[in-house]
Amino acid sequence: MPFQPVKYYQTGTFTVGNRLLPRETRSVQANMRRTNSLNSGHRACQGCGEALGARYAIDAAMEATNRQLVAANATGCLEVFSTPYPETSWQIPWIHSLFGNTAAVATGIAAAMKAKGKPETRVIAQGGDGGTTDIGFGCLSGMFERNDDVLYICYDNEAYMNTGVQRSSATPPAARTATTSTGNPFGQGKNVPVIAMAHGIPYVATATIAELHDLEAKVRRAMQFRGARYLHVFVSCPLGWGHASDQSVRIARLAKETGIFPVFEAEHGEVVSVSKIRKQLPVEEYLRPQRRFAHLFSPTRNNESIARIQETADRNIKRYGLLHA
Ligand SMILES: Cc1ncc(C[n+]2csc(CCOP(=O)(O)OP(=O)(O)O)c2C)c(N)n1
Ligand code: SF4
Repeated sequence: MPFQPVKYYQTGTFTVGNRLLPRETRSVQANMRRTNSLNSGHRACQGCGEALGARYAIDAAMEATNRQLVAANATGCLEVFSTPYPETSWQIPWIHSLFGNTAAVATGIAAAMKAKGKPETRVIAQGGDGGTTDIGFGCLSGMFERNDDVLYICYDNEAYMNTGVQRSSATPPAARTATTSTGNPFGQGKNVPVIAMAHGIPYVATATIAELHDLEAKVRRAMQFRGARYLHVFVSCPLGWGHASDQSVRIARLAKETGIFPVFEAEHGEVVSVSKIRKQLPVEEYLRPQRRFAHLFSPTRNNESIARIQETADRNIKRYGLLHA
């Protein structure tokens, strides 16, 4: 083998599992004793952002709770690709719930743990955006309003992917889905992180699969609180969005760098920190690589729609103070 000089990798990357960083700032994934909560063998598509986000979030939660964790899972891609009966990729106590009642099931588990005198066992509810922002929304709001001791994680891939890419109330304007063939209308949809903040719950945060350290830190922070907590994770979906499977992380980064998806933390209804953007990129860079937005560029460029999406990104930048001074 020819001589190779020693290579020094950037410590901020995952190239060497962050083993060059001080122990306390390394990713949970750099620890050989990590739980592998969502283990290999599941059937997610190549490049699935939801699988990546769930793996990091739940491993971080397992570490933060000293492995005293139960997860309830709404049906959706995450459940279907991980638990084709009688198999499972989960290596944690994990329970199936219906599409719409994950928050209620998790609340019940938390109440049961309290009644059994095991308050150290913590509870997570998780699901896709359809299960969260649409059908499960009533149960979720109830969980927030009662301040039940549950961390709810929404993996937002902006449509009902498991059943063939139908629109949800988290689908962005202009995006094509199986039920919005000419593009999702402007002026519709829900902003659930903001709605969660309006409930005044202890902790609300957003994250993306482009910044996995940040995602892990937010899970750890969430576990420092008791009561209702909400984490909204932007997870790219190569199949539903129509981008190459090796572009999932890049697309998520572009969502943040354009201002399309603001990354922040809020405590008791007030924003306490935001992830700043060094240089705002035009939304076109985020839209172009995704087939769901291809009609905005071909056969003719839809300047009006692109400008409206840019306005939304600019509004986010202003509202959350996302740009470095
Ligand atoms: C009451 C009910 N209606 C419809 C379904 C069918 N169903 C299962 S998963 C799913 C879509 C899930 O979408 P989402 O929550 O966004 O998760 P994703 O698959 O995108 O991760 C639907 C419609 C169901 N299981 N139960
Ligand atoms: S359809 Fe999307 S969310 Fe579902 S497994 Fe494939 S990439 Fe993941």
